[in-house]
Amino acid sequence: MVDSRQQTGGDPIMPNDLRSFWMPFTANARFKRDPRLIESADGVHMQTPDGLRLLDSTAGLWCVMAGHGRKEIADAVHRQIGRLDFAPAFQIGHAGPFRLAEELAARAPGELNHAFFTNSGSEAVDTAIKMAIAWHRLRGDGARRMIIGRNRAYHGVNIGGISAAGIGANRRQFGSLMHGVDHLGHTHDLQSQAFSHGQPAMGAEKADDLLALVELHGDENIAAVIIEPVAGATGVLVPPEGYLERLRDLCTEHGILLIFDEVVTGFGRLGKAFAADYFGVEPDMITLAKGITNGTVPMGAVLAASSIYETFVDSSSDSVEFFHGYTYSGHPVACAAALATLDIYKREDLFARASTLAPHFEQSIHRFDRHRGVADVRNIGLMGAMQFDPPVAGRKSQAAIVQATCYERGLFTRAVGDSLVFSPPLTITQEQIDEIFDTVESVISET
Ligand code: PXG
Repeated sequence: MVDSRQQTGGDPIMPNDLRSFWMPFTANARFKRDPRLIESADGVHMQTPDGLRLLDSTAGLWCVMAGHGRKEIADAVHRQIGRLDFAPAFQIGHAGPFRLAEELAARAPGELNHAFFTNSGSEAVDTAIKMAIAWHRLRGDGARRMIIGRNRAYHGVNIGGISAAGIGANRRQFGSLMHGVDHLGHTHDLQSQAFSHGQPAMGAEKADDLLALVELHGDENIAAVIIEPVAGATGVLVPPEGYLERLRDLCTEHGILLIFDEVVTGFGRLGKAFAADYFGVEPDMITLAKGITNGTVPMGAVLAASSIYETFVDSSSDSVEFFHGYTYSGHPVACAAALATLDIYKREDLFARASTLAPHFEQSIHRFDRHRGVADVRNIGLMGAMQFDPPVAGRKSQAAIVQATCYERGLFTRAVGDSLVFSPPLTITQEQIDEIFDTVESVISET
């Protein structure tokens, strides 16, 4: 059991008893037999209670783009709680979300000029799905209710998100939840794409899966397609060249809204504010979370095109136009954290920094191309994955074994199925990128 310790301020910072916290997405019993705890974090490092310093190659869970422990954000949060800790956003306003929405709109591509705030990526996804369905209905197209997702997509864990996503394990326990969903095939293909640097050359035709679904369901019944421009949580699946462009064209042709879930790709992961900028493809909505506050305060958002917002607002001059919102939509403290975060991104030019570092990151991760036991290496911007050969039946995945040994050697990585995933803070240095892959190399050569 972990020792109880005292911070200088007297707050207990380490627990005595691990039983009461029901941990999310965790094998609770196993974890509690052999717990791993983080005590503090600073820059690109995290520290355990027994003093192990870990290089964080995951930016938390894709969150801390500007690195851990940013004083500017802490100060902004502190000031905000002192001035206005909470105020409702239903039928009354405060400055935070107006200012933040304006800042986001200024950074967002094209017509994505309006922000609806949530508290997480999952809520942003379910909000976007509701927005899409309600938008069609307001335009007299009420049959358009179907949502098309994609296999191997992660869209959070709320009912819309798990239904539109393509991860069986996240759905099976609950049976069928949201009806009227179908899925495109995912774009990853080991045969034609293995070891691609950046976008694979082959595979744009996979966008035509949408045509088959239009044929099957009728476009008059389809509200929206939701995809991650680059799938993150299922192992960094990079879209083939031309795929997103083709999907955009097909959606436009068939009157279907296109939603980009940019919860992991937003805020500089690819070296631009959004993946939509990077790929030059403009969706009708973007969902955001994580990097919006550098992971400090829970917050998510949906950016919606003006044509969507205006349809809602023009639908009534007097009553509520969209029957949706959370107590904490546009929470003043989250807004203060987000504004301070955006300020850091701008001041330190972190998106450009990511772009500058990306070639070195690409070169470094691809040193494992065709290593024995490595089936694929994928990368784009500052995200990448190494996929190992599948394990012999009944054995642990190689990714999990490598991850565990890396941890002991001071490197925090993330194993997803057969893949090790890397998404460092954008503040990482070239030398620290080398350190990540040197550690991985030494571990692989021994296992
Ligand atoms: N959409 C995408 C694309 C995500 O990656 C969510 C929605 C949900 O966000 P919230 O804030 O509700 O968790 C996510 C979350 C991983 C990992 O292992 C990824 C996420 C969450 C937990 C683990 O890569 N992404």
